[in-house]
Amino acid sequence: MFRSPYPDEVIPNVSVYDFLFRDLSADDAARVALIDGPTGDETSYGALKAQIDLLAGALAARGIGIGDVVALHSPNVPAFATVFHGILRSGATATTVNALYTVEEMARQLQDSRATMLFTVSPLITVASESAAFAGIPDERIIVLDGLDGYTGLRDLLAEGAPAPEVSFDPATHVAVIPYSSGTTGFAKGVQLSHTNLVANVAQCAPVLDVSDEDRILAFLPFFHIYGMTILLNLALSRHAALITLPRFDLAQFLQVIQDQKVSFVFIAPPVAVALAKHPLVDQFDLSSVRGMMSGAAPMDESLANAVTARLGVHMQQGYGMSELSPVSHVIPPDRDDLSRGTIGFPIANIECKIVDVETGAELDMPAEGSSRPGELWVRGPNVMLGYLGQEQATHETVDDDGFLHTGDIAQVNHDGSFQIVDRLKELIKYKGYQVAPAELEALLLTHPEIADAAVVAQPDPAAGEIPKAFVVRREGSALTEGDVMTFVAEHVAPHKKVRAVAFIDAVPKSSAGKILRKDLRGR
Ligand code: AYL
Repeated sequence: MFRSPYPDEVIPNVSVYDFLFRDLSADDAARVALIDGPTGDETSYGALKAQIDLLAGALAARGIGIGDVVALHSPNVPAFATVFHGILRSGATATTVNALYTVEEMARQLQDSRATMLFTVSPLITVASESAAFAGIPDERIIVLDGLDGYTGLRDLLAEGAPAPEVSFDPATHVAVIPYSSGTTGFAKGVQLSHTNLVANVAQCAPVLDVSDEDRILAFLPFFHIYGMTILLNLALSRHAALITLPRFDLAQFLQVIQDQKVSFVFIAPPVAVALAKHPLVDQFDLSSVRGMMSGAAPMDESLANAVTARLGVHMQQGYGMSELSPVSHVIPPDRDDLSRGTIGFPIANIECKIVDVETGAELDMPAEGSSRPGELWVRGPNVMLGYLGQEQATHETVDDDGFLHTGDIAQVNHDGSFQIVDRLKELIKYKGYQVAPAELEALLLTHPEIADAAVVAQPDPAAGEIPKAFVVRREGSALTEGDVMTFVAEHVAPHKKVRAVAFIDAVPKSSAGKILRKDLRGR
């Protein structure tokens, strides 16, 4: 077993709201918490806290609190922070929905999470209201953040002036959020994270993420995904930094905002590093305010990280984790410029982990030199999820009786104690850091009348990391083309899940138990 090289951090036994906002000093209340990137509008910490209290009051006045699930469906705008923390403050549970989801995808999440209220933005109202109808959420329970005729706006709720409720729950067992992840197999499942899980992961990062109230942090990674949720909405706010929100990634705007807002810290996923290393636009902006960068959510190529560092003069930290870990478990510390950027650094505070030989089940040790053999990475700590919502079997297959979460990632440990992800055991595909669950695309493909069988695997891609590739068995007599298959999938899923390569085969290779032999297909 490997332990974190850092001393244990004390994990406060409090709610997310109490951790972040309860004891806000007058000085901190005056600081800027959020800046709307496109307009420059600012919200102070004091104003944010007041809005969170008012929103919790308005929810309580509608009978929403402990036991209720509220969906939040919005790109990154400052009001996201108000609504996210307002839901948690009321005692309710937030489920965050990808802003690019189709009606089918969103309705599935609303139904599975049993959401009874929904916050959205006016440009997304069509998808939101159709999904809500499927899930039985009435129009009065749809709140539009920026306001829209016929709907209650966020401003209307805050204007009610309702006092924040007194709620009491056990932070260790009360579910704060339910983001969705497919984990090691199957469809997306609700990942139940407690208040303590979220508080812990912020506290655990203390020794390795050097973010302070002086920092100005670009927040374009979506808050609805666990990376943006924990690192931006929780960690950056806990340090009283300023978050500059951008609703989508556009390279020119991204660079312009870094220059204009004197951004000091940028959290990215690997595809953004590709642009930063190679795109000619980068030279046209003054990025000298940037002193820190972190990449996570998908493998970072060492030479790519080095190219970004050479161009911008800033070292890149790499973080590793998964939604089920709230999400961070390993990080390259800021003061270890000697470590290869191809590693994920060390286990963060309060983390124990193992590397387990997939064939024999034996635990692998740290070698005297070089790297260990590869094995599955298992992780234990206060950030391990409570379990999947309504999925006891999947929970037991993922978190063992000793509390270790089996990540489905293949790792090695190096002689200096750093870790490296070298492969993936699980079927998950990562397109630009976003999850694509092969099982979901396979089920969709099988609904096509001309498709007899299908399997989806990852194909390496220089820009996206991986793209979903479909191997399709056509029904006899079918003249289905590659384009037909791609168009069919694109009509039903969010853009990151689109099938971007197709091959027709005679039969999907399967084991005697009927499991798709993805490894056989990956090489083709
Ligand atoms: P999910 N290197 C290789 N693979 C990675 C890495 C990495 N640095 N980070 C995540 N993955 C893969 O739930 C891995 O397969 O969370 C893992 O099981 O969307 C899966 O992505 C989890 O996908 C940070 C910032 C962690 C972000 C995150 C993880 C958020 C992604 C630490 O500092």
